[in-house]
Amino acid sequence: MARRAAIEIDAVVLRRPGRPVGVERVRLDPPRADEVLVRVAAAGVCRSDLHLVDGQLGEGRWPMVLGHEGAGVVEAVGEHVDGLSAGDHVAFCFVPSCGACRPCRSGRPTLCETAARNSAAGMLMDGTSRLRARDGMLLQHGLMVACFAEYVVVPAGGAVRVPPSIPLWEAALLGCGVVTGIGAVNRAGVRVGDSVCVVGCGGVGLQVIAGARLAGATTIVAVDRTVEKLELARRRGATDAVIAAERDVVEEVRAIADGGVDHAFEVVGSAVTIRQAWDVLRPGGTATVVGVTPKGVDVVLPAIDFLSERTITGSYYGSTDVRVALDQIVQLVVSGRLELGEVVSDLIGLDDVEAALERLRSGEGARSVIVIDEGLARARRAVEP
Ligand code: PAD
Ligand code: ZN
Repeated sequence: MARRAAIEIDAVVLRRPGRPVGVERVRLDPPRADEVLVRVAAAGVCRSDLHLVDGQLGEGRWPMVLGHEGAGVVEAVGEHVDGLSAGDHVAFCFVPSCGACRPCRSGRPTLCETAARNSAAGMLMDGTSRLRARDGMLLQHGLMVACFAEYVVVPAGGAVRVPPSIPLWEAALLGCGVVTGIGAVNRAGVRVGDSVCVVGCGGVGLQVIAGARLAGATTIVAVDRTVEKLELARRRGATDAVIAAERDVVEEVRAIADGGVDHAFEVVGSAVTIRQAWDVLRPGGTATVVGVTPKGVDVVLPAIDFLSERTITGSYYGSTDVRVALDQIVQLVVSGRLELGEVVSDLIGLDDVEAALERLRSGEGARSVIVIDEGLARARRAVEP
């Protein structure tokens, strides 16, 4: 049964771009039909949150409770919710597909039109919000999740059950970084023996590398601006590393990969790195853009290159049925073939989100995970010395 009363919770609110984000007491209404109330254990800070905070994804996306990558424990379910009950451990999924629109019916649920429309408006699947500031102002749900908060109300399709054996501070990474990174590798069709280049080895790029290793790629060239990320990249399966400072990245990657790679993944979000992902391809190769660029950015490609039958495409949220993909990924985790926690550089509190965003801006550290409930998350926040 749904809880009847609204609750007051701590949540990280983006009031408007250009201002630091901060924790506020906000009101969360109970779940309606087809929705669930989840107590949040932990949440990852992704560069897509930074894009929202910096106002790069368009006008009108504030005030908003931030956060789209996280995990927690179901507290209550609304009417008509099957398959989830109080006490279940869940990871959040930020595209709960409607199942009825054309992309959903044609097997492309991450392109769900209903989810895209409501997510851009900061609303849940029925077009409304459960969140209000203390002054009564309506707050948007960040990417339909809003998990930089003690509790969330999400559509039932936005909460995917995970086994309690996976600590929730690690499970928090599943619903964005992991499913996006590994899904992009599947979408690209990386095969045993392929060569791969990953430009950008942050929270998501490190998952692309893990996916490429699992798919059997034999050459995996990691490109990043920082040595720290390249070390992590090697730990996750990169065979070669190229530092992106002042050197000709394209030439170096092509030299390592015997003329060019079969697959390149752009996991930064800039025109320059998208162009690099194109330029490192061998004839017939495919570049997959995962990075989100600010609205209005164009990419220029030499048209003569199309004669060499190269392909460039994008991958949104793993281009897959996220529920099925998460089941498969969980098997990899449980069997010890996919490590989750090693990409986490900082365990922080809700008060530290602005500092974590600043680390993403400067390229410092890898994933920051907000430990919202230490007991549930099975992790302790690092205490500042
Ligand atoms: P991140 O900041 O953790 O990682 C970006 C990495 O790129 C960092 O390690 C940087 O050092 C590195 N970098 C920056 N500039 C360069 C450069 N010129 N050359 C090489 N490396 C560079 O971000 P993230 O991993 O959380 O997210 C990466 C992108 O993916 C970002 O744009 C985010 O919005 C996007 C994303 N897309 C989806 C999707 O569905 N397509 C999902 C989640 C995130
Ligand atoms: Zn994300």
